[in-house]
Amino acid sequence: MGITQEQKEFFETFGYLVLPGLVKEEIGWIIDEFEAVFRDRGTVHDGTQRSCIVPFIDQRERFCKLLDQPQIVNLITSLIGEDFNYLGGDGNFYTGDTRWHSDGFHTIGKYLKVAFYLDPVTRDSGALRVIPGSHRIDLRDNWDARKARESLALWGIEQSQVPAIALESQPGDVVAFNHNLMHAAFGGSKWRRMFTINACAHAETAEELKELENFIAGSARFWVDHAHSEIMRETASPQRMRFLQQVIEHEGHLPALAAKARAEMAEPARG
Ligand SMILES: O=C(O)CCC(=O)C(=O)O
Repeated sequence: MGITQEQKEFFETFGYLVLPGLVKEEIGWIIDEFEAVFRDRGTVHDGTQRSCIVPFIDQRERFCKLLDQPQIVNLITSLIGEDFNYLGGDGNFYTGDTRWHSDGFHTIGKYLKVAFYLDPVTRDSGALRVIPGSHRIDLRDNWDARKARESLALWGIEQSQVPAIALESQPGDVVAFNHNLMHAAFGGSKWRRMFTINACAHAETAEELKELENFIAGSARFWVDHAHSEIMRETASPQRMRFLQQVIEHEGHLPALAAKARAEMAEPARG
């Protein structure tokens, strides 16, 4: 079962969608897998700054199966179409506030983030806040709401006072949003657990392929030679492979960029 036509329209109009309890039945093993990835990596989060692992669900065979879960696949296909591209994602212990930003400025293609918050989060304890409609850069690319990080200078208010909707959530809920949407989080703990799945619509035109290649190039800052892990690819059923194939065919430029990043950066990026 996918989402309703009304939910799709809501997503198109406002740029986000909350799916309460979408993975409620699975949340026990999802949290176990989340913890296991950090443990396997030896990454100990000390609360002083964000800890981030990319790609994330790729790190363990069971976690990869999230990409086979009908409720996840149906959500993504309903929002951006069949044969979407899985683009990886990050697993995080967030620390404190996240300032206003969008994850992209895509005028070509459809880019989606599916986020799983593994601790209860409310408006003032780290729930994702979004500015509804701010993803519509096709309509208004100069709307000042997209400058919300400059709220003090522009409107004389702190970033935490910027008018926004807080997507309060419980473990088992899922939040999906357009990469172009302005978002932030305030008042969260120093151990806020959250991971994401990034996806984009299957590229059909030369311009869409170029945009996809640009997105893949952005993974270099995480020091990865491939957008997906070997585990993700080697354990993929034909159905999952459909979501990996186009990325595999268009990531040939990544190893050289990752090598450059390794030479220039002290550690992989934290976001
Ligand atoms: O939860 C947060 O602190 C921010 C999440 C975010 O910015 C993102 O996933 O792009």
